Amino acid sequence: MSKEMIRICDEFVDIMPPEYVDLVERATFGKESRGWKDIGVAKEIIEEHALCAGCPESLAFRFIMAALPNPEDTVMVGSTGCTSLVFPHVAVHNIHSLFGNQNAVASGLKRTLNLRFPGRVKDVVVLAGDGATVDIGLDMTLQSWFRQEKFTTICFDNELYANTGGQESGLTQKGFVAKMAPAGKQFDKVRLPEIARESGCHYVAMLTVSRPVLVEKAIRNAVYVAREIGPTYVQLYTPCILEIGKQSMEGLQEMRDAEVKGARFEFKEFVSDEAKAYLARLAAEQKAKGGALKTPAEKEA
Ligand SMILES: Cc1ncc(C[n+]2csc(CCOP(=O)(O)OP(=O)(O)O)c2C)c(N)n1
Ligand code: SF4
Ligand SMILES: [Mg+2]
Repeated sequence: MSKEMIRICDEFVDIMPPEYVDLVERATFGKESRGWKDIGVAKEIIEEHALCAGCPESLAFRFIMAALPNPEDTVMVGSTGCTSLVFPHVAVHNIHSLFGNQNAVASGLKRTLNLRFPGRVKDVVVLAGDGATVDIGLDMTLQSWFRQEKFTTICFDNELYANTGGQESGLTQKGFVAKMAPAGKQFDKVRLPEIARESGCHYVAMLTVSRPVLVEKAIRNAVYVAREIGPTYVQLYTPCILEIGKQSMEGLQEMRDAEVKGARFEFKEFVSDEAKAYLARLAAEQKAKGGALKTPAEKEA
């Protein structure tokens, strides 16, 4: 949605529903300074969702929506799973693809958008669960990286198939017993960030969604680098509180515990030389305009 498309004609302002007026007056689309701090006041960032109360996927969704640098010209590609429950509430163009096909659909979409809108920036962002990204869709995920398709892949890693009641995925941690995987995981969590890096991704980050500033920076970097350089990958730990038996308010602590030094979601970031040069150029341009654009690692330092 663009703010240019939702102007209210002066004669109708007093009879328009307050929600609509609010959307026009407070929407952050089109503003360069938009970010996670707008959550709670900006209408177009999701207001409601159909996930379990307190599900960290909902938090992740909000941060991503707030972080998109160009939401009015972004198309998101989703896949079946708990992740897909939020898309109906999102005011960004989105496509629901067959489970596992998301990176193939995004590849065609990105190429078509380039042909249809030459000279205009159109961002494509895949958002899918670990089952869709690493198990059933792994072929499509990897092939899109090998082909150097210019879009971002975001994986909501809750370490199992949540939407179908708790089956094991490649990202389940060793030894974990899920409701529908009673034998327990027999081998280690697949190291998808490392695979992404070795498969040609130019920006890779793995983190939890406990720190919005970090999530925002990782998503922005991933989208910017995908626009100009090549494929990017962000893996976010969004624990399924239902499956691990936590209360709705306990997801945040679960993420904090999982990101401490040496734990499996300790912050990781890889930036290729080309991407580093590009981000440095962007940061210099931003600085000249008055605002700094830093990589998450720089921001944390
Ligand atoms: C082609 C196809 N295969 C299998 C399914 C069944 N299915 C629906 S959701 C799901 C698991 C989703 O797991 P994940 O991608 O990790 O997302 P989560 O629900 O954990 O967020 C499966 C196997 C399906 N809908 N379509
Ligand atoms: S089942 Fe798990 S992942 Fe799905 S909405 Fe509920 S808490 Fe979130
Ligand atoms: Mg999952």
